[in-house]
Parts: sequence; C-alpha cells; structure tokens
Amino acid sequence: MKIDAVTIFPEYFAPTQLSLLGKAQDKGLIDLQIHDLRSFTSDNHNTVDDTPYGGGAGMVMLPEIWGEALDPLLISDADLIILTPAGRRFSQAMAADFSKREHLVFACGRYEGIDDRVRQFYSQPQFANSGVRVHEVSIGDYVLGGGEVAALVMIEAITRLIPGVLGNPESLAEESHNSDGYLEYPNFTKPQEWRGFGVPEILLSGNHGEIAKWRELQAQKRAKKNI
Ligand code: JAH
Repeated sequence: MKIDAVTIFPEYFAPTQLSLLGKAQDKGLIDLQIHDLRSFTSDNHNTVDDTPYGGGAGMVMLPEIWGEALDPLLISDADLIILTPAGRRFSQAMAADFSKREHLVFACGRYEGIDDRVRQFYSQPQFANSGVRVHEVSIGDYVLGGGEVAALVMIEAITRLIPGVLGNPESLAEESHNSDGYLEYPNFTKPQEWRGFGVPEILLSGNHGEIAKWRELQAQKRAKKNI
C-alpha cells in the first residue's frame, strides 16, 4: 500500500517509523511518504492560509497550495481522506475497507480547515473516472488542533489490517467479533495474586469451552456498562 500525508507539520509523523508500522515499511509492505505543504508555496513568507470569505474567526487554508501538493498524488486510483471534525465517523469497518485500497492520501488541515473547493475539485467526475475517491473523515466528536493526530490514528488502525503487517494473525481473528458490537473481555496474567486481587477461578480451570462462555459474558457486560 502507498500512503501519502500532506501537512505543515511533518514531524507529527515521526511515530510512523516505530513498531509495527516502521517494520512494515522496512519489509516493503507499506510505502509511506510525508509531504511538507509549505514546500508548495511560492511567496517569500510561505503562506498557507488567509482570512475566511464572509468573515468569522480564524484562518482558512489556501486552495492553490493544496492543489499544488495534491495534483501529483491524485493521478490515478487513490482515496483522498480529508480529516475534519465534520466528516464521517471513522470505524473498524472503515479501517477494514481502507486496508484493501492501493493508495491513501491524507490531507491534514490546520486552523479552521481547508477551503472547501479542494474537496469539490477532486470530487469531480474526471477524478472519479480515474479512480479518485474523496472522503471527509472524523475520528471522533471533538476538535483537534489539526488533522495530523487523526491521520496517525487512521494509519495505525488501517495498516495493522494489511496481511503481513501484524506478526501474529491469531490476535486479529480473535478480535474480529469485536467490531460487531462486543468489547473485549478482561485479561489477566502472572502473578496469580497481586495486591490482594486474584484471577477468576474459571481461567485456571483448563476448561476451554467454559472459559470461552465466561469471556463472552464478561465482554457483553463490559459493552453494556460502557455504552
Ligand atoms: C481541526 C483541521 N475528529 C477528529 C478531528 C479531525 C480533524 C480536526 N479536528 C478533529 C481538524 C482543525 C483543522 C482539522
């Protein structure tokens, strides 16, 4: 999978060199490129924003600069993901869908966001016909300083679903009944007693059928409590 992210803060993406995602790049499973939006400016001050038409608080990111950055990335089959608190809520099902795509392009806005004509422009039929799909996505109902952290969340959730990225595919299979509504069961490891707290007897019984039933019940209780 090819992943591009466009941002005025490339340093936000330093964690992508760590852990699973870092190794997936070493293995050639993922080609991740971070692009500095300011490198596409041509004025002396490297301006990326201006005041909003119609007035109001804050600044809006300039469409020309975004066009210069995105044009070379959106020439064929690609999903353009614009991070915005007004977008469609990101979910495990969306992560699974995106994990099957060839090319993801993350547009990380700052300030009050990106001039809406950027979304409009790349949503036109000539882009759709060349395989470009535009998505406005939100990771949750809160406002961040910009799209970078949201893009990191999405990149992590998506890339760990790509075959070969996760070391142990069993933990993926066990999780799968997780995205259809049930949260996971509580986990325990050594020592068998810690600060006066023991481990549920059933988990020490060796009865795998009963253990599975108990875990399912615990997962349901937990899900209900956390609604
Ligand atoms: C904030 C551009 N749902 C998370 C999220 C995603 C993006 C933004 N905020 C929250 C954001 C400012 C400018 C994007």
